[in-house]
Amino acid sequence: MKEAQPKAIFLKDYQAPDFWIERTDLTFDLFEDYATVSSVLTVIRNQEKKIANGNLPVLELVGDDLELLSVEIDNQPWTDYQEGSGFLKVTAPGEQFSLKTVCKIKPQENTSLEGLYKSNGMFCTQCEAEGFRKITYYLDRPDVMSLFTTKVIADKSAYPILLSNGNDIDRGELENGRHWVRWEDPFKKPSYLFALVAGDLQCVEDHFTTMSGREVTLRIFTEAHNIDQCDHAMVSLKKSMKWDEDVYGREYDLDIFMIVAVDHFNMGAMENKGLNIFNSAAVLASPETATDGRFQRVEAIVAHEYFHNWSGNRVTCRDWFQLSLKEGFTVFRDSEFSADMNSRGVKRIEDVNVLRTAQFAEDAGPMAHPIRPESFIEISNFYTVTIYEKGAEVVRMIHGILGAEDFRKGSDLYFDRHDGQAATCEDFVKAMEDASGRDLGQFRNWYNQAGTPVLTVNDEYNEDTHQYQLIIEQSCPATPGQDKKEPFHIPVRIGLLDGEGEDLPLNAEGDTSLVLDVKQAKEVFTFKNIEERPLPSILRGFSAPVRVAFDYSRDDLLFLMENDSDHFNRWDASQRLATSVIEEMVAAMVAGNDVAPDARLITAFGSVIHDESLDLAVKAEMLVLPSEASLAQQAAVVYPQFIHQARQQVKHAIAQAHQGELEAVWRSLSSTKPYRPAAEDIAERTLKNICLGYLTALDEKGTLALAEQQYHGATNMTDRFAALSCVINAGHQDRELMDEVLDDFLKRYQDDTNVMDQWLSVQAASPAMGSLSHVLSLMQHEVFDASSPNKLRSVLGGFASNMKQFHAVDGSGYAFLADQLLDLDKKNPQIASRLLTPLTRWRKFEPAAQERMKVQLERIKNSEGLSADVYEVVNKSI
Ligand code: B3K
Ligand code: ZN
Repeated sequence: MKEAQPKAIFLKDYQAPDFWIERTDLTFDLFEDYATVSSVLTVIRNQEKKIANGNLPVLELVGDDLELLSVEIDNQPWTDYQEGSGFLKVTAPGEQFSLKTVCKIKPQENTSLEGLYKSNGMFCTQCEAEGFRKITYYLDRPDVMSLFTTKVIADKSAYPILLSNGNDIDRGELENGRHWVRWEDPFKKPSYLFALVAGDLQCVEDHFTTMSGREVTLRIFTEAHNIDQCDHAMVSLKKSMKWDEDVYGREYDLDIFMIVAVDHFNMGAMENKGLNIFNSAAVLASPETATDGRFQRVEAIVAHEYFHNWSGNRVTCRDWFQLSLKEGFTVFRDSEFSADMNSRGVKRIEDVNVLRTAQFAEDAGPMAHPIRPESFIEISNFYTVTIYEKGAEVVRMIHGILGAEDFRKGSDLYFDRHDGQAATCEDFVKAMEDASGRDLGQFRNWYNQAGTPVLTVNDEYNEDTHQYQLIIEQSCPATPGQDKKEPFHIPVRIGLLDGEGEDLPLNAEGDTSLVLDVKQAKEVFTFKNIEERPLPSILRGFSAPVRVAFDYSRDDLLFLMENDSDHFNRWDASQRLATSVIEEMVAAMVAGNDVAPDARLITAFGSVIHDESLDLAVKAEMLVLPSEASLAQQAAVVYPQFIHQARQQVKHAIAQAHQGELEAVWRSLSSTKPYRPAAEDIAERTLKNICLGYLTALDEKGTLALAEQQYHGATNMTDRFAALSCVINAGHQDRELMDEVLDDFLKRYQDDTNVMDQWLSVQAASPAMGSLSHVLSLMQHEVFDASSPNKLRSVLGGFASNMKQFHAVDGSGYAFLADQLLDLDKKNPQIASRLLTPLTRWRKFEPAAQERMKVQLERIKNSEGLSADVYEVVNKSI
């Protein structure tokens, strides 16, 4: 018999639970081949729910893969229960009682990395969203908030460190070399915030004095060999704590804050109360082992998880449909933090790049969903760029509409009103409205409707009346289950440039940049006393997550690139120009022709290199061509091979035209000064390495020598890895040199698993090297570990991003990915489901590629025993 198909659950069906759990007292006895979990729950009926016919409801707990050893109620053995697949139904003896269950679990065999599992010999947990049910029977839902105590018992020599949430209140020794520690968390929390760690770990310790003068102990735990890579995370943590006090008035609430680094982890990190667990790649960093990108990622993720202490933990989510309540808000918070700590301009560009590349693609694909979804089959599939990044953009728009001061009043009200509660997105918007007096009625459509709105903008200038009009029409493409959309409230920041490139005053007050509140399907905005026909700069700072269609000529874009006072739009003009040139070349290739890149683009990039007035960080961003993924996202039909080819040609043409200047900049920025992850230094390294990227795109042996020189002379990982990557991706393929630097890199860093991830991914993603056979050999390499999500992401994710090799015309790349997924789905469904994403985008591709992708999707869909994760994605995709 076929197993029952996974079912969708709906937001509209939400009901409060029949019971609350006031206290949760847990005891973990950890052994090498199993663990027992004893759970004592103080259960009380939810008095707000009426009892039908005078019968008490049955207490229905959920559990996964548990072996139930015993059940007691009020300290007496209890037999009036029913255990079934995924549930334990207990007949309640009264309005309030204590329920004790003892379960046996096998953390050593848990490959899903959800619940309690082992990573490099240590025990650790991941409970969000529904992992706690793999630990014990429970009301595993975020609106059930409980006070937890946790006693952890284990062998003392193998697991000297025993951690859980809150404060360590008691400890002791047992016979047989075992020991125990009891932890108590004074704050109520849902089960998804529970955490436990047991291992042989070392820690670095520091302190933070909060705004009210309380001393908090900060500890970061890792395996001994990584202990010297924790300083940056510690500095980032202290900065985050201070920033949250300064900007949001939020103070940390426990006496201790701990971070533990683990190698096997499904995502970046987890905000468990007082005991954050991190993917080691998101916490460890030293100049020798981490690139600038990793330094910044560590800072951002440490901040993100710390900020969750308020936006997520003190105020949590009522149900998982509200996920963006904590994630969107917290991403907005960490993004502003990073902007304050580093270059605000660059941070905005990076965020928008992610949004436009990954989120717009999701919004245009089969898994499109609003930031508050209406239904899901498997919640793990909804930790998406839509919930996180678009969710953050929605909060950013509220911030823009209210202004910083009222937004702060709104967040204060939200935290005060809902402290200790499980809240909804509606509660958040309401607090913002109540505190500011602004009406966010229509704005709520951002929470209900999926899809990326398109603003089609036309303009008219009347030379007689000196009036200029912007005619803005909004529309939003249909998305699954939502054919028709109501108009959004879209804040559109604009400016108007005169013929000299100066901003024109837009109103009587003389403002040169204004936000237009676009609310209807079509609106006309009129500007008076405009002496000449201006050029509009639309959606400055990317004031809303929308696409703008305005008929800019290439000369208009060149003008904006040089003159726009809004640096974001200046960058955006460079990207639009490059995209339009590459698209033109791809179209020619499709028609069987060849076309050289528009010379204006090549000249414009040259001007950027020369422009002394540009901030180095912005200059670097402007010199980066749109990524292949972003070009694919914007293309009406994706021709992967041509996109790759056309982009390479443009890169080559820029390098050829400006070789001398590029080399001069590279030389002027090459330095051996001590590494600092500071914004100015990062900008210098980024620009230098972009120049090296251009130079090595030339099909000349000569420029490779520069990369080789930088590789060997590098004093930090940023420069060394950039040089390695240039050698691998160079226009002149020098196999010998490639092997030599790859071997050297392997020898230097083989003991650092996170560096090895980069070694793997640079090869898998390389058009020259990442052939299927090479990818298969990487998976046989001793540094590869099939149970590590980081390794799988590096190799399979790297390969799937490889336009040339993954999309090989014989379909072998697609078949390989499908094979890997089907195998992985039995072990780690979350990662399998994630890796499926590239195939779900099949509708965007040229017809022959579509067919080849579809064959593999059908094969996956028809496979027996799919996880709910993969089942949902594959069935929605085809
Ligand atoms: N809240 C966690 C994500 C959990 C994902 C579970 N599948 C990390 C974060 O967003 O901070
Ligand atoms: Zn988060």
